[in-house]
Amino acid sequence: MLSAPAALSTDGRPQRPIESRLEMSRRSFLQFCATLATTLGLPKGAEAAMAQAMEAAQRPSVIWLHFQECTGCTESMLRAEHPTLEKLILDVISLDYHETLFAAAGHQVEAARKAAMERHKGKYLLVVEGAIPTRDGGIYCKVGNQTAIELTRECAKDAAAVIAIGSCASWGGMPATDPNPTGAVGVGKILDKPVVTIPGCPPNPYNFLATVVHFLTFGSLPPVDAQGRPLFAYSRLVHENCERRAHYDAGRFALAFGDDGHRKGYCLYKLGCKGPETYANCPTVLFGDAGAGTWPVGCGHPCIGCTEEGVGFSKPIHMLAKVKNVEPPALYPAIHEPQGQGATLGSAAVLAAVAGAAAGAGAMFARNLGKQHAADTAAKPAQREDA
Ligand code: FSX
Ligand code: SF4
Ligand code: F3S
Repeated sequence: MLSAPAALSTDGRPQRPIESRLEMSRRSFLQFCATLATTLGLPKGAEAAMAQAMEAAQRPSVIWLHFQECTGCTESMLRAEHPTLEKLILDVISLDYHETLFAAAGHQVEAARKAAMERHKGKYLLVVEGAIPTRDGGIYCKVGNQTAIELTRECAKDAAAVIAIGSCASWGGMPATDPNPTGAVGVGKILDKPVVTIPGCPPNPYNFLATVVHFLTFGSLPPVDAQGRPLFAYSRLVHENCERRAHYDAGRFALAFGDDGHRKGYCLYKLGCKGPETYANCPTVLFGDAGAGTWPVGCGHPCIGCTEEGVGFSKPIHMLAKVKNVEPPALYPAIHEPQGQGATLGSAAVLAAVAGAAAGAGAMFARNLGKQHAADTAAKPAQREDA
């Protein structure tokens, strides 16, 4: 059993044990840590290090800027239907500046930002949500009379790391759609330091949380691809883990919304699904903690490629995707395997089971959280009546 050393919050006061702060059982907390460790692809035992880091470490100070966007990133982090996730996020980080969530406004809140940056110089995380307009000196988005360019550069200067959350902040996303009237770009374009990007419109909150917990546990951000996306979340095509993949391989397609194939759950490729050219873990991590099938394709809508620059908000839905990988998923055993070489059917089955467990852990956790939330909700009216 892990022991929780007395930890201090960023304001120097002792913190309550993490289970009571999160109002979840210790079992659920450890299950959550195991899920994050699996999501990150870390070896066995990493969940204990993560649990300890989350309990003992000071929550990193986070400065969260908002520019050209719809606030969907913040909404997806804090969606009201699932208080557990909201609590987890707010317990793992210390949100010292957030334009949407702060009750205060004006000079007061700008002073709070500057004070937090000074107090945590070199240690705070800068999270940027939304694209940055660069045309006409960046005048199309100003906060506290500073342009988005000025604010981002000022806050990034002494940040330990910069995270661009959502597709808008990652490469411009929706605001940068042709003809891009404001010259919107991603954060990396205006900074000369590395930026970790968590694209998606909105992005999956687990990918953000896993990135922050990695930083908290190991003091560094996770390995990324050429676009700055963490490999643990963006190294596989949506198409590789899609539940409709068997229909694709067998040539069974929906040809129109509502047709027989669509109602039977056939592949959405011919309706413009961009899963075959989009890197993201949506089919395995799911959204909304509401149970199975809660991701675009699971709900019957083609993937629009929202995590992929040059696909999402660029390629029209009626265009067919470029199929980047026509092979069956990498972990399928070959049909003909010479004896004594390669994987045996037994070892391939074990490998597939391990990979399946890794991919499925996030989904299982989401489902369990969903159940727990349903139970909590059912219990609430009774509690209110008692009160
Ligand atoms: Fe909205 Fe975020 Fe899309 Fe952009 O998400 S959900 S437009 S990625 O910056 O608020
Ligand atoms: Fe799934 Fe789309 Fe690939 Fe079909 S094309 S298998 S719906 S990701
Ligand atoms: Fe976006 Fe496609 Fe996932 S539209 S949310 S990348 S399934």
